[in-house]
Amino acid sequence: MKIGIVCYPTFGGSGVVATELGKALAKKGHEVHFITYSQPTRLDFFNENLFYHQVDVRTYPLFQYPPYELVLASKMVDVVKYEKLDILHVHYAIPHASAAYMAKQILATEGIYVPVVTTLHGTDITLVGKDASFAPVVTFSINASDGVTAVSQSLREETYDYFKITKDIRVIHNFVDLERFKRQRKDHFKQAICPNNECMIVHASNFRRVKRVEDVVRVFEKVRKQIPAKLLLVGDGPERNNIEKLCRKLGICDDIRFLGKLDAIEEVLSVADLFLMPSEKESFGLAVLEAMACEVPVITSNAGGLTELNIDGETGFALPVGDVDGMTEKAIYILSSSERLNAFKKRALARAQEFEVSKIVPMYENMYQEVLDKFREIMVPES
Ligand code: GMT
Repeated sequence: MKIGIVCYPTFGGSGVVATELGKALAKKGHEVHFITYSQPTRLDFFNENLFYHQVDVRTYPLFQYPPYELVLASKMVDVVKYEKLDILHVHYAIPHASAAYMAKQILATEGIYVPVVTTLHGTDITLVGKDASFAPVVTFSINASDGVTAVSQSLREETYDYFKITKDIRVIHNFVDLERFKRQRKDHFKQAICPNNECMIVHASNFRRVKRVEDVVRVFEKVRKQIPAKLLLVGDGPERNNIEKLCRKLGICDDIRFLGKLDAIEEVLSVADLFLMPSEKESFGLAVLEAMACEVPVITSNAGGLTELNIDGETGFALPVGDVDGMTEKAIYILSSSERLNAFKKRALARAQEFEVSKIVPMYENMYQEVLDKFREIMVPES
């Protein structure tokens, strides 16, 4: 198949899933064309089936806001036409699904028919999408898609609850490449950060408010009173300054390291004992899955789709949003016995194996095929 993938090319989960999906499809022999405003962060790999098309937004004095969506739609028209794409897969409803709708209409006027699959990732529904200024466009572009997927059952339900959706939404969970995300021997790194064999606790996110990184710091502060520990914070974002201020106020800066937007996060996860993700909203939690793949037990909130991944009491614990005391208690429970910690590690890995890339990618391929078959039936009725 010739597949066009449109996504946010950044470190965010939706861009990572879209890029890893494209890479996996290319390895399976599909021709994959990425259409984004910059090179996707994880598109760091050469394959003869992978192509990249940059959406180049120029601004003019007239535009207070450059119309990215229109440039994107024009680019999609161009790529579909000249690369003869079979299907467009857009990740994140706004503005990708609506731009794809426009591209599809333009192409139809030229007798070119291309179906659109939209994948909902989370904040496009749970935060941004619900904003009244976007809601009609989100509803319309989901309903106008030829196939719709959501990354968790929870996100599927929330989409139906909030918007008037007439389309079937199929759940296809996030996935992980176990070749890359596996526990590696990184003793020197562990020794450097934890010279006295302290426990290593990790959090990774884009430091948006929705991630509740403050809760991570508060849990850590309480845990370290009972168990010697260090905290590694991976990522960056708008809450970074507030988090730093909190660390200073609590007087625990010496035990916390901010690692920034680290590419090789699997190296950090390889020496971690516990991963914290106390999010307010989390449609799936790709970072949690990547931690589990590296044999790291997880303590998460029970928001969104996190409990579809993290099995309470088995792979870690899932507690109500904001329950800092509960999370602390469970962290100490896991970390205070090495036998128990190892049992949690094993179960975390076993659970992550259920989301292996080779198990999930065929679900997207099946979806594409079904959408194409149905679309061709409608577009070319048998005589
Ligand atoms: O987590 C983020 O803030 C980034 C966000 C995004 O839109 O890129 O991630 C969302 O999509 C990921 C991939 O499907 C999911 O694993 C994340 O749970 C989801 N984030 C939220 O729902 C907050």
